[in-house]
Amino acid sequence: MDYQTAFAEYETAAIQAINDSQNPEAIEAVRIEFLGKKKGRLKDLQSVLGKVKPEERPIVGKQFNEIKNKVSAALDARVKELKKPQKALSQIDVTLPGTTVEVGKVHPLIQTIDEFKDIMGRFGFSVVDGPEIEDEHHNFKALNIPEAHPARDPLDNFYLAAAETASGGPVLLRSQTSTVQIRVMEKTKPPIRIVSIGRVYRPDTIDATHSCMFHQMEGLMIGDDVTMAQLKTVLSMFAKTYLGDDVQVRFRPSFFPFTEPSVEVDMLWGDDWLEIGGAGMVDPNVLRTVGYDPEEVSGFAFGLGIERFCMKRHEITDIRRFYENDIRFLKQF
Ligand code: FA5
Repeated sequence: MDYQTAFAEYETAAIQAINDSQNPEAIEAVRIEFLGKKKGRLKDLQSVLGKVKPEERPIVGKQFNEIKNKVSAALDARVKELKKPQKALSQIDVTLPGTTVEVGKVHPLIQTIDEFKDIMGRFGFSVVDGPEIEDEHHNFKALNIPEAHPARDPLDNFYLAAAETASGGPVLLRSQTSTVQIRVMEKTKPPIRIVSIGRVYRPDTIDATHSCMFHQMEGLMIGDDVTMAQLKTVLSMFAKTYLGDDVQVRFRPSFFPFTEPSVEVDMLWGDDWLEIGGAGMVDPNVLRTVGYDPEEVSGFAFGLGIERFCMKRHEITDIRRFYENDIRFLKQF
């Protein structure tokens, strides 16, 4: 047999025997057989080596060493592997009942938010985000709420006592998502069609339909010739898409400093109307503040309460249920 065939046969047989060994005794037997110094397969190989021509010896000797090292490394690795504690299949009682795995659910408010984004996306509105911690400029001034306006009253807002903006003004938790209208208009040229969804904070007295933290969806559409009729169409279509064709929505004249004219949007709930949002045509003062020309562009904006829509869809009668983390309640959606 030539030395190359002998080397190959040795290597194949050794690796096979190493992989087949299932316990320390077996692997020790393999070590003696393939790497033993006194007798065994390594010795046989050495005798093959003795028969090669003297000029070939350095190359063949190198190959011999490489194969020996390779087999030795594979053997060491297998010894290590066999030492690892292994749980035998027989130790697992397959007749025991399995552990019940409870699959979590997406919170109903998050489900609502996802659906709102989806519906408004189909209407051509893209989604933007804005900060929950705001400065006075975005929460009030740019929304046409001057310094002496009662909406700025510390008792009506959550100011962060120790924090200030870089320019020194106070910082507060935003009281409405309308702040994002300003942030978007400051950075973007018309046309604009966006919605922004997030948390807002007000020290309102908590009851079945009010919380001090809740979610709003702000909408803003700015263009050459945006009308109040379009605003009413978008809001009616939105309410019908989310709540079904039989939902009854009404628009009631109202006042917001940042829209003119302004409306409040209600939906029929039982025998009563429940307010679901505020809306209107963006006030020319607001357009000017962000650098737009009110003679050239117009727009509408709206802010809807997410919780109240979700309550209507699922007939939830108390807003507080959303925040209690009662798994029995949350599991139902
Ligand atoms: C506003 O917040 C205006 N920013 C809406 C707006 C946007 C007007 C753009 C014009 C243009 P309002 O305070 O009415 O409006 O709140 C809007 C909606 O948020 C309400 O209709 C209601 O659905 C919800 N909401 C208000 N206060 C609470 C509260 N304490 N708990 C739960 N939901 C509330």
